[in-house]
Amino acid sequence: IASVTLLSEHHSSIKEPWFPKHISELDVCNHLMTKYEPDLDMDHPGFADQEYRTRRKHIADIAFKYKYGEPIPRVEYRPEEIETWGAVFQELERLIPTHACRQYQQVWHILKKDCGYSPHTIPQLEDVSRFMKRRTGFSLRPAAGLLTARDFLASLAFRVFQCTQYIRHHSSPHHSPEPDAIHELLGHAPLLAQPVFAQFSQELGLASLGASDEEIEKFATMYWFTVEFGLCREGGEVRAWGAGLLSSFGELDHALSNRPERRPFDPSTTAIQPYQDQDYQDVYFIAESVEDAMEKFRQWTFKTLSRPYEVRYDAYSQSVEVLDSV
Ligand code: TIH
Ligand code: FE2
Repeated sequence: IASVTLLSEHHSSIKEPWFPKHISELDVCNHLMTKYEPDLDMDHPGFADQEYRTRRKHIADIAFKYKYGEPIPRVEYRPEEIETWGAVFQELERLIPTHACRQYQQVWHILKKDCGYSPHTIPQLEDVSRFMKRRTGFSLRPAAGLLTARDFLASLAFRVFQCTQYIRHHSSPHHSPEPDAIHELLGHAPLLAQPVFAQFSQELGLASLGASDEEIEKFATMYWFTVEFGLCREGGEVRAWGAGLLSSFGELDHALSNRPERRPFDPSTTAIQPYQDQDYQDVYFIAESVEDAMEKFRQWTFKTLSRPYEVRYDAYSQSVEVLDSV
């Protein structure tokens, strides 16, 4: 988004990046990062598969047309897509008891019981969104692919998760270089249905509103090493709480082996750690707990954030209030 808005006369010399004030304005926060589109990237597993690319276009169109307040259109998944889902589901299910954090395991059982999670059907975004909404107030809206960090993080401020709906190419079920519905539904959904994770995600989103490009980069990195690839301690063991790990049985195993480097989570160093999104990570950060990560994150944001105002989310009106700080 290129336009800028002047906040008030007091701030007339400061140009703040525009950000959504009401949840419906997320309709314009859907800018895609084009770098890993199967149409454009020769390394994408679906690049040479014309049928896959057509399918992706069809599902992406749902997201392009979607407007706030509408139910998320259902997708009739094909046998090949369900097979990929089922394969990942079953591999992950073997690892969950030893690799996933406690909070994930708890919701996992509920999702199977109440939300239709099984190896034989891909849950519909609309149904999962309703489930999450009842648990934490988080809802889903369809996204056509990987969004810019600014748009993606802004939606979290409203407890909205921008969610892809297509399925990864069947040739690499163990790991996908980009988000897909398997990643969202098996990785993110269980955690967004847990109050502490929901809170942490929203705070990250709120902190990002109106931030400079440089700060957005730090928040995106922070998001990467916590919500996506975070590890945490649990009774003397290390467990995964990152969605990118919990949706990739290849990487989940890798992250908890002694192959990668593992460092304690510390916002000031974590936020500037370089990362790539094409293959397994070679460094992970271990938080003492999600609560502890959130507390450290708060203190760090308080110290480092440059914006001259505060923001607060009002759940009644589903809008963000801007408070001039004195
Ligand atoms: N690598 C994850 C998976 O295979 O499920 C998906 C992604 C997470 C973050 C970026 S891409
Ligand atoms: Fe993700």
